[in-house]
Amino acid sequence: MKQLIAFMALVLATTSYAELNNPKPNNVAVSGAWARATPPNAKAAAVYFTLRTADGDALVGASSPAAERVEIHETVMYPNGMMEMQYRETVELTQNTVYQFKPHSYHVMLLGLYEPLQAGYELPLTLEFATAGRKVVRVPIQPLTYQP
Ligand SMILES: [Cu+2]
Repeated sequence: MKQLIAFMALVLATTSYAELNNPKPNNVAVSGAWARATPPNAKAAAVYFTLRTADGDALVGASSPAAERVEIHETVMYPNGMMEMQYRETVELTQNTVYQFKPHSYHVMLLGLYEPLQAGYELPLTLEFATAGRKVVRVPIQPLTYQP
């Protein structure tokens, strides 16, 4: 038992030494990305995903070769039931909090689509974070009728 405790202490000491000298890169996890297929001639599409960071960060931008421009949006519902998409320059991500970008909420908007999004294909999306930098995500395109 004494040996085990000594070993554990050594492991803990080694870990903290390693962390001090080589800080962990800010770990942004992007999961569950998806977009809905678009009808022909559609010029815009929304992309959804889940974000989580261990140390806190901020989503500050996005881009994709599939569209002229990509913006961060939040859909806001007014008391009269009207919904509006609003541009957001940045989304702050608090540590260890799950952020779901989903319909009627935060999303990333592709504007000026070069081609309609076709179900069964994937779309490359680059998300840019204040600390973690750029992260490329493969976004599966779901059928037009898909509900998450
Ligand atoms: Cu939007």
